[in-house]
Amino acid sequence: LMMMKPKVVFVLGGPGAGKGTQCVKIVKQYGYTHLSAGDLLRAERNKGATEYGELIDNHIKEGKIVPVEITINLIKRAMEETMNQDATKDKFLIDGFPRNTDNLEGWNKNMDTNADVKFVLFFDCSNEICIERCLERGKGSGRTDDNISSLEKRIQTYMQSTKPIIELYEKQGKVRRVDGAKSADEVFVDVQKIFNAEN
Ligand code: UP5
Ligand code: MG
Repeated sequence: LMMMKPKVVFVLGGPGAGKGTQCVKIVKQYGYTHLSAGDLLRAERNKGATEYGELIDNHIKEGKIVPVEITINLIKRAMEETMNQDATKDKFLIDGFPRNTDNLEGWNKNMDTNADVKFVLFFDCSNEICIERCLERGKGSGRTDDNISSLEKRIQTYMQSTKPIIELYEKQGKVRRVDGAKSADEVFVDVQKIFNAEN
């Protein structure tokens, strides 16, 4: 049971739009806890011998979205661990989630009454720049999905499944859009304006 309702900012945008990079900066300045759904899934996969390792591995390579039952449990557990250690740590950046209607329904079913979604931080960046950044990172990242064939699938999934989720939140007035194509420091200037206005 969560005693105090944690505050959540969802961070969305295409693969390589800069979600993780900006979350690190937000954590330093605004004291949020950063939970990347992709990082949580990769860590779960890397544990090996867990029930879902192979499923997660295949989904990531294929740029497909893992069933929400798996992802929501990882997110929920990470939030609870953070708050159990320090009850004042009640602000979370949830990076790369929710990516489709399955994710959104899973959130609403499990977390909607347990957390307040303040807004959606959306890094808007062209597919071309997204692909270029991930391919560049792929030279040293070791990520199994930073190659051109996985990237084409990741972009397709983003356009087909995640964009509609962002549009849904847009209709609710919850999206804070940032131009993600600028340099990381320039993007953070715009991010700061948003967080300064919200807090
Ligand atoms: N970079 C960053 N900002 C830059 C800037 N402004 N200018 C120039 N370069 C910039 O950045 C990517 C690269 O670009 C880095 O090299 C960085 O230095 C540079 P990063 O900040 O890592 O971008 P990010 O948006 O976080 O990119 P990431 O690759 O993490 O995005 P994805 O959304 O594709 O990856 P994620 O880890 O979220 O998901 C991976 C997979 O996990 C999914 O495809 C899916 O299969 C699975 N998944 C689920 O199934 N469910 C979930 O809920 C989440 C993930
Ligand atoms: Mg990321």
